[in-house]
Amino acid sequence: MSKFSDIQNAETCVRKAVTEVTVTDIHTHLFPPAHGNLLLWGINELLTYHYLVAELFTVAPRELTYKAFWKLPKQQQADLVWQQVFLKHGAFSEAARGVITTLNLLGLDVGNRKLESIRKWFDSQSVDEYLERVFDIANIDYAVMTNNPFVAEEASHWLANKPCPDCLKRALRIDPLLVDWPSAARNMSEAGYKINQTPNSAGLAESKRFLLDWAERLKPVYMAASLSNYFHYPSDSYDTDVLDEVVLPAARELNLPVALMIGVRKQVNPALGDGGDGVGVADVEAVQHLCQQHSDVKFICTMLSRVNQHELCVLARKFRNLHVEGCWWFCNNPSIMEEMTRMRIELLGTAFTAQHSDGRVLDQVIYKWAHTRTVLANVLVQKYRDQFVAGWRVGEDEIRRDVRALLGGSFEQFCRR
Ligand code: HDL
Ligand code: ZN
Repeated sequence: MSKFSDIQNAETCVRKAVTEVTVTDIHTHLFPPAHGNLLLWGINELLTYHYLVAELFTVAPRELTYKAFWKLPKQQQADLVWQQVFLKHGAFSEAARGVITTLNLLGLDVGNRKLESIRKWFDSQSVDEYLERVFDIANIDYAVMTNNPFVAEEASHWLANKPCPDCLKRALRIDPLLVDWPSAARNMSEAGYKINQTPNSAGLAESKRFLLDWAERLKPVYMAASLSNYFHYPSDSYDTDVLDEVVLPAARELNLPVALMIGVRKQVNPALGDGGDGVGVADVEAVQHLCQQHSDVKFICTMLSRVNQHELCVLARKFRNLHVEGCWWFCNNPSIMEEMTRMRIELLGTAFTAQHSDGRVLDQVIYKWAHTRTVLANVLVQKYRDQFVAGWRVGEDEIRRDVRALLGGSFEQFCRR
């Protein structure tokens, strides 16, 4: 295929490619529609996203207590967020702007600021068709969910063999095993596995059986855990035993990557619920040790603190069993995403995944990807310009190859390796 000899044409092609290339969303909190209320969608869920609930309390009058807020029906919680955050203060934050982008791309009129008509529109949607529509607008081929078999309600849907559309793939979420053994043990015991309150060797073997059984049931793309900023490996804590005896052997046996999301400072303000977690600088050496000591296991990693990004990126250059992905949660803001993506391209080329949506509410994937595509296009235009100045000429096929690599292609290649 021919190469662009004119940088302007190359840039137009880059912007078009970033807009058009299909995305694979490798980390979300979506569920199959058949799993009922677990799949969140619609205007009330959008407005009560935990990012926005946290923002509400940065501006709400003192009289609004956390307790009073949580007692309200969801629609009234949503009304409060709309009034206090959007109408009184504007849609500046990434989460607030995201609601506006989403509604706009769905073709709704946000200009008149009337929630009632927006609510009416959502009430007339049927979830299966709406899921297809959202994936169409966001241009996603499939999204990877977060499937936690330690949560009884989630497990019951899989045990009942409810249908799951092809556009939703599974990730086997295993946090309780690593961060809360007593609750994991309770869950596994209730499911008929012989587990003790302390992770002894029989219990570890039995919990590996639990994982293998769930992997068989879910056919996951990877196993995953979110870990605090205090996570170390190896360490004297039981999580090292669980990794060594359960998770890593299972990953080896199943040839499944282990995805680690590291750096949450858990429940800094529990009154905020899911919005109460903070961020802490984590120990990147823990990931280094995992990659060094288990070169036959593939690790996918994202870190929450901006401070950790450079060190993690350098580490990914050293280990072919490490894949860096996404600008997670507090890093999913245009300014931070731009600097992270720029740095990652400079250190890793396209051998990483630029973003995941982390969508908790179905509709959110629309804005998460629209905003990501804008940032990515700006970064890539600059990077192709730099290559052009250096004397390298690219063609449309190469540009599309690179964009796809950053939006899911590299991830799939890493999983296949
Ligand atoms: O653990 C995770 O997967 C996180 O993404 C949390 O669910 C968090 O609450 C979140 O939604 N962040 O975006
Ligand atoms: Zn998440």
